[in-house]
Amino acid sequence: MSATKKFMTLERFINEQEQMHPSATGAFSGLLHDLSLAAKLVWREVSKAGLVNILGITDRMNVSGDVVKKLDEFADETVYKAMDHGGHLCVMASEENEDILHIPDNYPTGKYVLLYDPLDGSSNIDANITIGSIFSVYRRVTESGKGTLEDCLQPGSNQVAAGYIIYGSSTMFVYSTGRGVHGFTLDPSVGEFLLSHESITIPKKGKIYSLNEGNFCNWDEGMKRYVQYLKEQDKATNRPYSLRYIGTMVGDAHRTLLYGGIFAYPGDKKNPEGKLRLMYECNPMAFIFEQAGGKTSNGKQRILDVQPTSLHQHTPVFLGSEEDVKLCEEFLQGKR
Ligand code: P6P
Repeated sequence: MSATKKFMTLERFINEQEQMHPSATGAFSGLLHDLSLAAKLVWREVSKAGLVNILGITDRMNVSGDVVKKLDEFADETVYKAMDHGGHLCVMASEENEDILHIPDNYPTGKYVLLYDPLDGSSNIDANITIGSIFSVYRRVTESGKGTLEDCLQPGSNQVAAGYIIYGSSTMFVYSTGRGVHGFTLDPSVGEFLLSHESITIPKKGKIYSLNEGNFCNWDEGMKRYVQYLKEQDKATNRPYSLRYIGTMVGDAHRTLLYGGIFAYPGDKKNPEGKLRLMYECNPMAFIFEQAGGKTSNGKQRILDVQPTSLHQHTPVFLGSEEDVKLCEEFLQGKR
């Protein structure tokens, strides 16, 4: 028999991980199982988006001022409805909703908190470019009853799980519960996520940089000098780097995680805090990258150490290979 990868479904993997924790009640596993179902329900619509004419612009604007497309709304409602009755959560918060999302009164509440970006990169939907969903799980900090804003506004270092679903050439569920990063590829013929990338580890150094150079003129000097440095010819330091940018964080981050290098959305003169959201995009991705041996920063400190003050606050973000993010910080802090 040829050596083949073990046939491991996401469901079995979650259950086997739970067995490593004798005190586990099964609530955390139940939450992850529910998230896996939500991912399949969103995938089902995303995969036929161009066929059932659910594309198009609604008149609804989300709190960040982006025009919300119908698929955004569907994904947002789908995740909420898949997660609201499992009894594992005391509160949720979505990038598409200004306020926290309570668990309906007729459903039981649990000890976890879910924050999610239901459909990241939605401006790319009509062009059939990779999009994704992102999630973060925390333990509640309040004692009991309905979850509160305090339960949602925790530093990323408090996450007990984080991950994303990438709807690309294939659909993958990538997540970590603090024991490494693992990727599962959806086999549509059986409707199962199968283990395809066990223990993902990011290279210590890459040669790809991923950012929107269209903002170059608004960057501060250190950022400009860093990107210029990456473009100079120097074989000894593997330069010039290549630029790869999809314009969907999940896609650009996933490629950076697997191939190495750096993904960045810096602050600039127009938006000092950058464009990406701390709670819904940067904290979950930072958890994943650090679990894979990478490094994260807001230019000054570790993303996961930032104490949030509002649900939809933005942050400059630098994610990637340890050596690449370290070098970028040296330029940003005027040390190079
Ligand atoms: P820009 C998508 O709209 C998003 O929120 C992220 O997924 C992505 O990384 C970023 O914005 C792209 O922004 O300004 O380069 O188009």
